[in-house]
Amino acid sequence: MRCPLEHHNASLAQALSVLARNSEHQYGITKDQQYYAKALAFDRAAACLKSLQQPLLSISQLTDSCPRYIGDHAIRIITELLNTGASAEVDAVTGSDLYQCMTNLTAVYGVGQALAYKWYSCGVKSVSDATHRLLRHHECGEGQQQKRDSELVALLPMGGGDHKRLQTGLAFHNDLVNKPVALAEASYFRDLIAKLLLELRGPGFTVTLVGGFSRGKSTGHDCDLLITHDVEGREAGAVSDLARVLTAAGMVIHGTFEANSFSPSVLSRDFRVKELRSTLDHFEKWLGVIRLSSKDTDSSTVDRDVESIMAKIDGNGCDRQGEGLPAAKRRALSPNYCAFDSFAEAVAMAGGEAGAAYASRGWLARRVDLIAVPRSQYAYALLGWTGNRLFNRDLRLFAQRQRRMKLTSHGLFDLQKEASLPASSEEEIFQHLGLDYIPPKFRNC
Ligand code: DGT
Ligand code: MG
Repeated sequence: MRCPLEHHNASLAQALSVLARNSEHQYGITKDQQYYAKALAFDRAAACLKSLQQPLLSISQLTDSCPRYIGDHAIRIITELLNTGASAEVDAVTGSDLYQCMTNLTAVYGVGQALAYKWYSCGVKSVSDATHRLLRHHECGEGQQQKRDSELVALLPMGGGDHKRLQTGLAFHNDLVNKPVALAEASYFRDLIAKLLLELRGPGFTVTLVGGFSRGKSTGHDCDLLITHDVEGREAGAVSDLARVLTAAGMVIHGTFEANSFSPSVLSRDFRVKELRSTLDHFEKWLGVIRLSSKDTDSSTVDRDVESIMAKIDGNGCDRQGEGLPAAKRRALSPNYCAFDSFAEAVAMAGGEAGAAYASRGWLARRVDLIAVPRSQYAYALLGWTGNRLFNRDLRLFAQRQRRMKLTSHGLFDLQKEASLPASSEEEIFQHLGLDYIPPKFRNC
């Protein structure tokens, strides 16, 4: 199925997406697998609509072109929309308090379905309401336990690290959700990272902008960068060094580092079906929120900006011999970092509860993902990180069910031949799967 970004059935697909997201919320709340399956079915039906080369006029156009993909429920909704121009079920969902709250709250970086529902159950109606309540809660202070009523305590997620991520997501919500990352900004950041790697570790690195931008989107919710090196193994440590350098340059608001957890069993028959559902992989990666200045959309300033970043590092004795950061510097800086101590400080940094006007602050908070990939796994990582999510899920299911192969962002394992199938390009992966190549611009399922 080829799904371009711009297609002929936007309003029908949007209606099905509403039902898919609603089922996803229900799955998050109840953990009932039937909602997971429903969400998938509505997303698949929406993808069929996106793949049509003309506007849908009758339901048979759809059932003829994608017979296996359209379920009865989706057919009922589409038929109603075609006949009357509206769907009572879709209207009821979009008008419901639960759907609106869950949609708004799960858009916050660091807030999952379970926490969003917990907040909703406590009467939290909006992101600004959550921010306000958390600020009040924090103002109570550690020593005034008795003042914390149970409702406010319930607002807090479990675990310390998640807590800082959530605080970042709430404090900088206006930047992260209402001001999408533009292609020019993402390209600037890619060039900055490429130049920093050259300075820190010498030549041989490739930095690729992946995710929605590589599928032709002009804006995105984040900037996803895959980093690899011509020599297998030389990519190791690149992401943690970059995180340290960005931190030393004062660009990081919050960042978490995940070490490489790849083992050969990932590329073997020994895998769980659960892994097929998950997009998680085992690469070294850094998930951060950085400040990007308003002028940082012009790649011609990258050389100068890298010089100024390196000057800050050089003050601490970086040798620039292609070895990355010197050991002393590496020890002094952590790739896990948070620029604020309290939620109130984070909100102040953002310019107040509503977030300062962009112009007066001069920078925006931006979500960035840096992923270090060994050259031998690069084609598979590129396929996985290009997405989109539904495309990945269906390609992996196709590999498993139709080809008896296990596809992940690390490789492809043929379960019958008991062998992994190396690939140096995405085209080769499609060949292994016996499929025609689908360019990224048609992976917007
Ligand atoms: P955006 O940023 O709103 O334009 O949307 P995307 O499509 O760039 O989505 P994003 O940034 O969440 O993720 C990029 C793609 O990478 C997405 O299709 C799924 C995949 N992906 C996301 N997180 C992970 C992960 O942890 N591991 C793997 N293998 N893939 C991931
Ligand atoms: Mg993205």
